[in-house]
This record gives sequence, structure tokens and C-alpha cells, in this order.
Amino acid sequence: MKPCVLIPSYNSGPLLRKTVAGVLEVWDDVFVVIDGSTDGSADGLEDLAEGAGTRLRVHRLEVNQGKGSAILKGISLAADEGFTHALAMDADGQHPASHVRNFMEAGRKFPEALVLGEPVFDEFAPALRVNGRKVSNWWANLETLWWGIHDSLFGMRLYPIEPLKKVFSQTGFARRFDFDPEVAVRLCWAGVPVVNLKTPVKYLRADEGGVSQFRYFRDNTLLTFMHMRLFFGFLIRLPVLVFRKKNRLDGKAAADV
Ligand SMILES: Nc1nc2c(ncn2[C@@H]2O[C@H](COP(=O)(O)OP(=O)(O)O)[C@@H](O)[C@H]2O)c(=O)[nH]1
Ligand SMILES: [Mg+2]
Repeated sequence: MKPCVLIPSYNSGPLLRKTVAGVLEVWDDVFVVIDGSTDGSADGLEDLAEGAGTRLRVHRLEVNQGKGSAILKGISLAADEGFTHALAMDADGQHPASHVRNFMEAGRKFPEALVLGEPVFDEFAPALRVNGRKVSNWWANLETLWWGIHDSLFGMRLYPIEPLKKVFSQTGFARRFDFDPEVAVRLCWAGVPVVNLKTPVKYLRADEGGVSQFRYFRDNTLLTFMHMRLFFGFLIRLPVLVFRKKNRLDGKAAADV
């Protein structure tokens, strides 16, 4: 198992630099994919690599393609260098660098598994985000017959690269904000076990530099269509999912940590 950290970024502001610097303190191999950012947040990012040797790779996409596309690019680059696992983290300081090692340890214990972060919210988390995700989680659990997904939307996750590449090759979707839930569901369909790892998440205020590219109407519409598509995929796979469930071949084989 050879894991790296992968940070997709689109207009993340000054927090990008802080996030990457924080991750480099705890992990050696970091890929950042700048997805057509126009806010200058990626300027001079390579300077961070000077102290860090050759460990930081910054890849720039000319035109914004979406989070899923940026992750796909990142895992392809990582696989070319022989990495087997990629820990996806948000660029905007919401995910704790202090938990990187927990994910890598869980991955070492369960190298075949998808290690999903399960958000632990503080009192500043917007209620709309805390409660809104329950809808997506319910659908994701139905679509996988409760294979073990605790949170379908949280972006800090350790992916086994090969199965994730395969999932991308099976769908033309999952390239934007539909990425996180769709690949989680599809990896479950592919029989990948799931480990859930409790992870604190911070929602930063705008005056702290907090930025979000999530647009409630646009992206909730995207997620609704995604679950409609996945629901049909679920119906087709129902016999297999029921068989696995009956024979206890479900994803909870790997204990949650
Ligand atoms: N590559 C890429 N990353 C994106 C895009 N939109 C958002 N992201 C990244 O995905 C992560 C989560 O997005 P964010 O806007 O913070 O959404 P939120 O945390 O759900 O409010 C951050 O690291 C963003 O930089 C995009 O169009 N392309
Ligand atoms: Mg964010």
C-alpha cells in the first residue's frame, strides 16, 4: 500500500496555501489539482515544495471541469507514480490535517476498503448542511442496501485507486459535486468494503476565509438527478445486493474505526 494525499481546488482563496502547508507537515506525498481557478489562489504554491523537496505536485487544468474530474486527473497522476491509495481532502481548510495519519492507518489495516470520513460537526456547522445531508445519506443507503455508508457527502476519504478508476470508467457522471455520493455508491456496488472514520469538520465563516462553491439550487438539483439515476442502477442490481445481504457478504465486514 502506497498512499498519497490529493487536494482538488477551485477558487479556494488564501486557505488553499494554508491547507497544503498543513498537510505537508504530516504527509510527504501530496498532489494538488488546480481546476481552472481564477482567483490567484494557486500562485506561488510551488514555493511550498522548496522546503518539501519533490513531494508536492501541483497540476493545473486550464478550464474548470468539476471536483470529480479533478480527482480523476489526480488519481491518474498518482497511479502513474505507483501510488495505490489517495486520500482526498478539501482545499479550504475544512478537513483536519491532524487526521491524515488516522486515515492512512485505517487504509493499512483494510487496504481493500474505502475509508469514509464521517463528519463530527461543531456548533458552528450550518443546520442546512447538517440536516440536508440526511436525505442524500438515506438514498445512498437504500441504493446500497445499507452496505455501510455513514456519510455520502463528506469529502475526506481514502480511496483505493484501482477500483475508483474502474468506477469512473463506468460512468460519464460523477464529475462535479455528484462525485462524492456517486462514487461511494458505485464502489459499494463493486463490492468494496467500507470503513467509517469519525472526523471533525469545520465550517469557516467568510471573514475567516471560508469559501464554498456549493450552490444550493444548482447542486441539489444535480444530486436529485444523481439519486434518480442511481436508483435505477440499484433496481438492476437488486438481486445481487440481496444475495450479498443474505449471505452476510456485506460491506460491514470491515469494522468501523
Ligand atoms: N477541482 C474542483 N474542485 C472543486 C470544484 N468545486 C469545488 N471544489 C473543491 O471541492 C472541495 C469542496 O468544495 P466546497 O466548495 O468547499 O464545498 P463545500 O465544502 O461542500 O461547501 C474544495 O476542496 C473545493 O476546492 C470544482 O469545480 N473543481
Ligand atoms: Mg468546503
